[in-house]
Amino acid sequence: MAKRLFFGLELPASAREALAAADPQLKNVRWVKAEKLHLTLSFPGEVEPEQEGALHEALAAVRVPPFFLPIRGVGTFGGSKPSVLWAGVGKGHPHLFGLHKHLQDAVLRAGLQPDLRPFHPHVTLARIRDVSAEVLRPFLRKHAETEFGMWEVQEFVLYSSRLSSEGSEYTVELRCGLQ
Ligand code: 2AM
Repeated sequence: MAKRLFFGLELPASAREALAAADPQLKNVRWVKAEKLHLTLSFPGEVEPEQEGALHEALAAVRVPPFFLPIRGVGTFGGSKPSVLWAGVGKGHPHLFGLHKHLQDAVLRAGLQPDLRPFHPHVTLARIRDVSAEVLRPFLRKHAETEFGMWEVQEFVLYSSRLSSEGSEYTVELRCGLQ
């Protein structure tokens, strides 16, 4: 059976707790549960079992050394009609962009189609519906420079995502150490 796959970084518990605690508890701002917070690196999407094997093999060529990454600042996607509230990674470490590129290449080598939109590294904090940018402004100001955590990224994770009545459920399929 096909799986919905994506590559991501698992955040350290301390950063997840800090991000969960920042919830301003605004109406129609649905905060992501602490255990589900992650940073998506590449999204191949629906993958058949035989392609999943090819994807695992293609990962052998992913060579990026460990690097330190902050979780810092917040922002929104969606302009005047925000749909997603996110935490950023400061300027973003060059190795983070390197890892994204290596994973996109691995997805292509496995014969799959990666999401080709520009990479805006972020941790989705909340999904938003019918909330004006103005209502979010105090939160955005308060946390413009907040550092929620800093850690050494030593691995990336292949997750599968399954929709359930509780929303998306993520399962770790594979952990790959950086080298
Ligand atoms: P998001 O955090 O910005 O919502 C699992 O669904 C992860 O894959 C989520 O982190 C989500 O990003 C990302 N994702 C879902 N659909 C996607 C798509 N079509 N292209 C790229 N990333 C996607």
